[in-house]
Amino acid sequence: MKKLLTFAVLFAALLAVAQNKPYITRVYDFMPAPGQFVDTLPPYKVGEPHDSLIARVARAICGQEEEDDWGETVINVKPGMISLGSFGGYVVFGFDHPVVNCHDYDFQIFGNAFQSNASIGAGGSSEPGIVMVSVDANGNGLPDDQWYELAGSEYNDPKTQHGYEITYYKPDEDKVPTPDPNNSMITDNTYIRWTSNDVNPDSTAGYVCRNIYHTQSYWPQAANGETITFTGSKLKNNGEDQGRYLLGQWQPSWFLYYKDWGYVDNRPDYLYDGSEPKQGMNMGFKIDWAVDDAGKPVKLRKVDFIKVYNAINQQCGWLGETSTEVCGAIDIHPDAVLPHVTGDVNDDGEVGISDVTLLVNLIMDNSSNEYSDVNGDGETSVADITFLVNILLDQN
Ligand SMILES: [Ca+2]
Ligand SMILES: [Ca+2]
Ligand SMILES: [Ca+2]
Ligand SMILES: [Ca+2]
Repeated sequence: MKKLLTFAVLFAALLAVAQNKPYITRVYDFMPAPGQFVDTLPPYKVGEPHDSLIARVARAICGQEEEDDWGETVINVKPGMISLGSFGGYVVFGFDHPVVNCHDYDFQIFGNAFQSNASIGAGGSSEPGIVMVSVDANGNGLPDDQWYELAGSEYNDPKTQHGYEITYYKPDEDKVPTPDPNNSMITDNTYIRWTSNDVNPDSTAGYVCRNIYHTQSYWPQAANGETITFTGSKLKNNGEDQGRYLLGQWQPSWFLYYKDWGYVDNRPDYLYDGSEPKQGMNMGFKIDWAVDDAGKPVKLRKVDFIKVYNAINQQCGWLGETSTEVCGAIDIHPDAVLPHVTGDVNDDGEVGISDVTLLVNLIMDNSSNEYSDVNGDGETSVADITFLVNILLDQN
């Protein structure tokens, strides 16, 4: 609660001047993978349409303007929390404006990671989710365009598996459970079966276990059909049982080590304000980290859609599956202006032949757009084609 208040107060000043909302305003999609918080974070009503579930997610992670005790308007950037379930579960969201690439930490996404004082290492609860970004290239306002991964610290680690695919199988909720003989907290260690294309032959199949703490179905009710498949990059497991024997009984004590940087719900959150980054904390994400499917860096001037998915497939005893939580996000530079280059008629950040093609088509249609008056004389005409061609000739 204390942390939330600090966030809110810090944002009070920003709200007074910001044209764009610094917080999430829209959730486009949500599909958790099976897990112990499925259909409780957020809750799911039986038979609820998918749109209504997404609205519930939006209430949890979209920012809210609230009045504090002194009547001042403050922003709550972390109104609630959602859990993405096991590997692959995801959420897709956006702001009321494109996030401009400022070649800095561009945005932050908040989770609930924390450092444990009892841990012998840097960590405690770290459940890293991978961030992907997308540009609304076809201009339809929907996230149906190319996605790019933001390459975090583990991207080139040999233990990271790119192109990992996992399929979960809908359980028979009435089957006879198989309690774990060594762990009384686990009531069914063959609950939800999965198979994967893991490069390690010993890790191509397993189960999401059921524990005594969560008795509802762990199968996402929003999933249609008998199976559900997710793909993505899988990070190396980070959990370790640092327990000990007490009177001949193993007392488990699970720790989940931090990844270095570049993941959601990986390190404790704080609000980055452009000053010296706080080492060891979640500093946020840079659009400059974007790579394509082949791992090649991609230059993006802005992004319209952001996706987070859980990148870990591991069971940690009574703690259950590792699952990324998402509690909200901010655009660090909400009022940054997208730079426009003269001659960039299609506004893709570059001046090229495609701009000439578009300009010719606009003129033939007796039409124009925001950028078609290339020579700035107030109208879109053949003179703009000449002007644009000269820009191109000068470039070469
Ligand atoms: Ca689109
Ligand atoms: Ca977490
Ligand atoms: Ca262009
Ligand atoms: Ca003109």
